[in-house]
Amino acid sequence: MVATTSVNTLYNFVELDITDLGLYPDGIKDICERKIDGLIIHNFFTQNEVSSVVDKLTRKGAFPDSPFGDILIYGPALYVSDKDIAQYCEQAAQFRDFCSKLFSEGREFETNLQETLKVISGGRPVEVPHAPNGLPYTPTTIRVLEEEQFMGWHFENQFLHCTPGYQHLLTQIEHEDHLSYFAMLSASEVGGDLILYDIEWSDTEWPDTGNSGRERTGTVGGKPIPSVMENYDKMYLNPSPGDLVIFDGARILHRVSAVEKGSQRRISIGGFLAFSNNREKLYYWS
Ligand SMILES: O=C(O)CCC(=O)C(=O)O
Ligand SMILES: [Fe+2]
Repeated sequence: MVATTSVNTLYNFVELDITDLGLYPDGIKDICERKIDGLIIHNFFTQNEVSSVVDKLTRKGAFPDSPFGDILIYGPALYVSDKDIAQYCEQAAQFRDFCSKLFSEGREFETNLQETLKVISGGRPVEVPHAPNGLPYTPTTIRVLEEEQFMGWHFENQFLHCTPGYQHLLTQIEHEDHLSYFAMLSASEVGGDLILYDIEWSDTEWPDTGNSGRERTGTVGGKPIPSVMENYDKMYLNPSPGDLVIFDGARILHRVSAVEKGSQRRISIGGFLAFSNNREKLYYWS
């Protein structure tokens, strides 16, 4: 029996069931070192667990004065935080409470994430970082895309290297690579694909490192990224509810395409992963 499948079109993703994850005890390191580009892990959550969460996410429309515009995001995101992350940490505490109620019917999100990551962390402890004030970062955020909504192009490295909220985290983690993770809670029938492009962070130029990550001022070969990106090869991923995807989002240009009109909304829960200094721990945050 073949336990895992290698999805090798543009990038090399390994697709497997959560029960086979033990085959990749160094999965995170393998992605950081480009042995593979990502993992698609089926049955991270069961269909029952996913449904009970989605049934509770009934809010329509973004929160008032949201930094994410019209997009409904639950939980604070470090990439839109100020350099002083005290407020981000307060919001993280509130979101943790919300999240534990949300997942109360099945396994708790953070526990499931930690246990899963422990299998592929090379034996390292898996933890959320703590701010200088001693408070924890948020483990994750929930992203809802209604019909015609999308997530614009980006590299996670934009946030690491070009936004003020990441300054403390930069002292805690290895800078070479950090990864994206997300679990699908609800998939749209048409659209809402994760699209990866054949453009890497090292191919791009970032003229200033203040807020240019958020403002997306990057160029490739001197040309603005959005003016040329559609000429490059692409790879489409459309994970199913319950899947966990981990990939090299820091180095690979990606976006999420618009949810087509008439399709159900796309809901994902996710964040980022990186080794601590000297690779002693694996950190997750959002
Ligand atoms: O689907 C999501 O929640 C986020 C996609 C993405 O940009 C990422 O995982 O880095
Ligand atoms: Fe991303």
